[in-house]
Amino acid sequence: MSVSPTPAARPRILSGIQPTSDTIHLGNYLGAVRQWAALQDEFEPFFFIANMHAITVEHDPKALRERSLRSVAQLLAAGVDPEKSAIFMQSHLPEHAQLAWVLQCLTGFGEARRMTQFKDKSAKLGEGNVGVGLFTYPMLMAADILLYRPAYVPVGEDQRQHLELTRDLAQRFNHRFKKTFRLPEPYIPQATAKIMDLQEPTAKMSKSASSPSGLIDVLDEPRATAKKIMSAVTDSGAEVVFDEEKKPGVSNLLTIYSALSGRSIPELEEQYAGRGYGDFKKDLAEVVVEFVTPFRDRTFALLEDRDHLDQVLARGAEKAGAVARATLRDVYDRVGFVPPVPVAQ
Ligand code: ATP
Ligand code: LTN
Repeated sequence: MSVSPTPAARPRILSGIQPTSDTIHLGNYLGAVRQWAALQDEFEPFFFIANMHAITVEHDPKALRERSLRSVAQLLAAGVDPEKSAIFMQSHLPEHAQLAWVLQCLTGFGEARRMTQFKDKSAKLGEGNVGVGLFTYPMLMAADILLYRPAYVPVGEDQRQHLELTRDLAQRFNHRFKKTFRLPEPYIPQATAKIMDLQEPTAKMSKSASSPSGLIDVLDEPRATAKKIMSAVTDSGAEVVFDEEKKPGVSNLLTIYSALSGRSIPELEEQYAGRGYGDFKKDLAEVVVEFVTPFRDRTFALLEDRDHLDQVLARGAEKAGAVARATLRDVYDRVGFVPPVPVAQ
């Protein structure tokens, strides 16, 4: 007799997104958020808004609050279902900062210095202009993950190094104290692991891109989005062929086209054989507009109902909190912290 697995028997997954922009971009959507929705049935999912990570660089409090809610609305619009997934706000659970402290005490200074995200950002802003929070960012991320003992962490390629540090810290803790953490595996879908900038197709599409014309913001006016596709950088050739080395612009557009239409890259190459870039871009612009238009409408409708968003977060924090508290209790015990007791009556 076959028995369908109970929710608890499904392997757990966890991921987070920073509320550092008014809108997610196509890289965030295809590289991360869309996978989250797709994995919900097969796994036991925990997804959160990394608002504590968002203050590691200078920020505006009002914008952070607004963007945090927008992030929740966008997850829901992307199909992340609060009935299946715990959706929560990082700052609602103090256990994240509490475990981060313990992990910081286990991290070597040189080890933290080698993180490329820290190196890149501090090189860009100047070491005197970055806070210690940016330096300890990866240990907070490790805490986010290890608290939930997930089997997999679905992220884009840029997060691989942080995942490696997370595994190292888990192993170190397990070895030094007692086996407490599960070693999580990154879950990086190869086809959409790195969506590139439309104007600079050798750099990843990013909020901090040098020019906004290379970035498809999902909540932008659909017409503006279509225009960006039409003016995407290609090359001096005329063939719609996937070749990341020689034709990075066209290859990126093919990746986006294939991901949004569900059609394979060879199929698209065949369809556009001998037709040039103009037709190809026009059709892709249509495919992208067909995706962003209802996505925007759903997001803006969800943002009208603040109570619903608050309730989603409250339920998410309840589900996540039970797991996080149990892990932190084990950690505190294993590092030798004396447990608190209530005042005797
Ligand atoms: P950005 O580089 O745009 O500032 P980010 O990596 O700093 O984004 P988040 O917004 O938290 O921060 O990213 C959410 C998720 O989107 C992460 O899993 C990240 O790996 C993924 N992601 C970001 N950019 C891309 C991209 N160009 N292609 C694929 N995945 C991406
Ligand atoms: N650093 C990630 C956001 C993030 C995250 C996490 C992702 C914070 N904590 C835990 C996965 C698991 C980013 O910038 N994309």
